[in-house]
Amino acid sequence: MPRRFRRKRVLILFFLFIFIIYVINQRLENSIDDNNELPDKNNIIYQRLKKPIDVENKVESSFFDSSKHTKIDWHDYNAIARDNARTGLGEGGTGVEPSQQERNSPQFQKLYRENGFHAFISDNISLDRSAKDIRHPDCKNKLYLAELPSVSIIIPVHDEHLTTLLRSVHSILNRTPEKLLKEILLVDDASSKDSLKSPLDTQVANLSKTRVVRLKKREGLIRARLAGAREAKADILIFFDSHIEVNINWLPPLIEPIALNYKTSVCPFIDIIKWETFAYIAQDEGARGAFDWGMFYKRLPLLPSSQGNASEPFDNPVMAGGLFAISQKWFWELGGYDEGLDVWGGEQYEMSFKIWQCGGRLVDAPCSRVGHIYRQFNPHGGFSFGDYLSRNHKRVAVVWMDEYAEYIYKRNPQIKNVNAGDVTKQKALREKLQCKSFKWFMEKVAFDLPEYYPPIPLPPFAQGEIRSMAASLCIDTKHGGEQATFGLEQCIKDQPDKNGEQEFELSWRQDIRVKNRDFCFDVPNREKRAPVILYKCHNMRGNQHFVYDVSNFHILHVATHLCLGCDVDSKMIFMEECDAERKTQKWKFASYNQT
Ligand code: UD2
Ligand code: MN
Repeated sequence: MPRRFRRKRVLILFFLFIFIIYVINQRLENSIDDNNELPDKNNIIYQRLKKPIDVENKVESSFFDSSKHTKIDWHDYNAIARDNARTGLGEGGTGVEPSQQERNSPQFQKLYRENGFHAFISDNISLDRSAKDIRHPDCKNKLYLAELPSVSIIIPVHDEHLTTLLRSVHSILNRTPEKLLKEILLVDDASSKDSLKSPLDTQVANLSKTRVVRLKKREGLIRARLAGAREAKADILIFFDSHIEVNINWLPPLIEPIALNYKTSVCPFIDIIKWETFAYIAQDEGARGAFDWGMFYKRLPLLPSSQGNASEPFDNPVMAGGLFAISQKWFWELGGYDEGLDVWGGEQYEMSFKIWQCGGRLVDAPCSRVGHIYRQFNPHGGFSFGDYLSRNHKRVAVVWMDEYAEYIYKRNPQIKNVNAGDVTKQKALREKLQCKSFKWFMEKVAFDLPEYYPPIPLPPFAQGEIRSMAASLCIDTKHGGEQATFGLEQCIKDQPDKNGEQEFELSWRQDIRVKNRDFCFDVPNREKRAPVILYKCHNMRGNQHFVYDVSNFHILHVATHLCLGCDVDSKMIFMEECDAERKTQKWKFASYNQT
């Protein structure tokens, strides 16, 4: 064969070889894409685990020094991987059910009495248990400023259970970027429990970055926090309770708004660590904080502007109190807390009102989540301080609430009569900072609060029995508990010796309440013939929102646009498509208010 041809053949073979390699490669890639077992291509976490943090972004604002506005992914993927590898009791925020034998043990019951939660369960769960990442999916892709200030975490402690306190500190140490955490200050408010006192000196004080500040006598959580703040060295103060667990990447979203504006104070979403089992669950999908005129902390639904922005901070009129971040500078400009507040309570209002009225802003950061054990009861006493709660509320009302204080006094004369002590210092501060009026706060910040919690209680729209117009039968909730379903019964009015529960109120809140019980009609889903159940009234309308359509005698569920219907034979009630012709959808209350 001539040389020329041989060279040509080699060349052809070579290109053929390249082509075959290309085809095989293509097929392999396609088969990877087709393989359902592999993580989704859009699964950012998976991609980032393979390819750690290289995502950088510039904020499109020339207002700030742009060098300071590089944003990065703050997730600690090593810590997440470590968490995911853990197995055992309570891991991943799962709950632990005590056995009957454990429940009956004297130790189990003693720990409950001392704490108001099942501390026995806490002792069986690792101090380093892994978190349950229940953040909105958008939070997993959020970037935050690369340069963030460091934080001092301040935790008041009075006779807390050791393992829950330790788990709070461990969770912080495990899930907080090392360079941002300056210190954890545990302020011991004169604890008397031996099971806590000596470990505080040894075990706790030896934890990294953790320091114990001792108070000589019981001061209450407010002055304890102040004592901690005076010791704190970082630019940002974070206040926590001593029975919390921080969740994944909790810190950057909590402090970025402060880095952008030192007068912004930020609360995390507070999740629930169930007192019975230590299961970690969400409280809800977020809400704004508020109060009623008896000075109880309440929540308002999110505003429509939050829809579609599930990972963005939103304005919050009132903080829950226990968990928030604020810059040192702003905290002290506001005079810290009022030192006259004793033991527990009221300080959440003082801090929220003054942040807003004196020119700051309070926001909730949905991507920052911290779990908290809500106790069943207050185990700390503090009774030697007298009626400290009324006194605290009076101080806040007198200093910050102007003419609106009258509503508080009307609702609770005890607050009116109590002696609040000297508030000259607080009033002088309000004067000096030229803080705005409470009217301004009510009109601009908590503008829809009176809609949910009117200063003067309003009468219900309708009340008494709810009688079907298709038969002489009435709705009867039969003293059922949470989640109970119910239906129709003979009306008590027609047969007075009959047992049952047939008195209701279509309240001004637009929910249907069982008279004298805090239970409401609730439509949990919109399936065909959706059931109506009893649920604790949440005052936020939503799935408890009903109106009465006078022209059709309909009881209309607002969120689903369904009407209350019934089946006379089976005596069942349910929600169904509204139909003005159908008699089984027509209802009458015993009486109506004309206003
Ligand atoms: C809520 C707040 C709490 C505080 C309180 C009103 C949340 C999650 N918790 O009640 O932080 O704002 O409302 O004041 O929002 N403590 C002391 N000395 C005392 C009493 C308590 O140091 O005399 C400590 C206690 O150990 C705990 C913290 O203060 O770490 C808060 O007390 P709590 O857990 O009993 O309050 P909580 O969650 O019912
Ligand atoms: Mn607490």
